[in-house]
Amino acid sequence: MSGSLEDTARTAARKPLLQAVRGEVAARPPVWIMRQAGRYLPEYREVREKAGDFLSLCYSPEFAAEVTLQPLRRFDLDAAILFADILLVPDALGQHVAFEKGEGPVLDPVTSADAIGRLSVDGIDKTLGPVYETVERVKAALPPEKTMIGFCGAPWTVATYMVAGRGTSDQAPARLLALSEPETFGRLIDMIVEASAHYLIRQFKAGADVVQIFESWALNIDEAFFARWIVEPTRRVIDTVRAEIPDAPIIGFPRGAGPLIPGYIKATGVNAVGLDYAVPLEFARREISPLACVQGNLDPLRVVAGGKQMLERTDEILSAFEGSPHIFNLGHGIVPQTPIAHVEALIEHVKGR
Ligand code: 1CP
Repeated sequence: MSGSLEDTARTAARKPLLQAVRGEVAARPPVWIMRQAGRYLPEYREVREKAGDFLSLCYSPEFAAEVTLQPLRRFDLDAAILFADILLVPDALGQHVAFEKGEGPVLDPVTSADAIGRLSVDGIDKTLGPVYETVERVKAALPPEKTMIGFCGAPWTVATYMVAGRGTSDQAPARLLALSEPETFGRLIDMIVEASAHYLIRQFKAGADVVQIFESWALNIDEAFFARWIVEPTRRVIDTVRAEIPDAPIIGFPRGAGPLIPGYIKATGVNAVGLDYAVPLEFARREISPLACVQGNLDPLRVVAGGKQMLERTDEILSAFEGSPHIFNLGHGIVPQTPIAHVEALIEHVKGR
């Protein structure tokens, strides 16, 4: 037993990003980029073409491992993030999910107790098995100093897509169901909690060093709603994962939560928190940084525009968190029109400062 603990400690010692999640301060913060594998890379577009549709890419361990590793060949990144999607969980639960060209995800909306009753957590591994194999392949190919990040969508965010059947700007369909039929909606959330916890445990067992829980829609809601449908389900996912994998390192990304972030950290037990680009640095330094490692938070459009404004804002972010645990990242996913040269300049700047 003690041997394996020492092994874990040795592995951790060689991975700067994992160390930061665990609360250590590095001279230069480790870096990764949300959506770092994706359409801004020509080599991604090539594999995507070969794989056919988006879901086939996600469920092909060979292709998914390849695109996971692509950004690390180009840039000096400290982590690989599993190539998959938060909507694989609804697919595994039995909801029909498709990604239509230029349209984003389309799902058969789940809005009634009957429709929820037709979904099932049993057997999700039949669908998700290839994803665990992707994690294994990436882990085997990664140099020891690189961190392997697994992920899932947070229950509320996944539910917003399951109920609406698509992406929405205000999440109104899920918000209305939660407010008018909380018991029915709660059954859906319970199912996503159970599936997501299991999914994360399997990713850790396959080799993930850290996982991130994407709460992309922690906005448009009041604080009581936030406590019930964001904090509680996330806490249950994390408690279930840690019952199996004590001290599992977890990053939460409650996009848009602003002043509710300190409470979110305390109540869920995340080790690190991703900040969206609207979170003011002074607030983050004072109220968030003492509670958890912060991962912040450059506006992705600053990388599209590039040049002086990108580097100046990057310096402001680096200075704000100097002396405390920090992972440098964007405040949301990198966008397809981002010039690769700007990404290179950004990472060189963070690394070489
Ligand atoms: O055709 C394509 O290539 C589709 C584009 C794409 C990609 C590259 C989608 C469709 N998903 C992904 C991969 C993906 N998605 C990853 C792994 C790649 C990486 O990070 O390098 C991850 C972590 C996600 C997570 C994800 N999917 C989130 C949370 C993060 C966020 O951006 O807020 C969400 C909300 C989704 C749903 C989704 N998948 C794809 C799209 C276009 C969307 C958004 C739908 C919408 O609300 O409009």
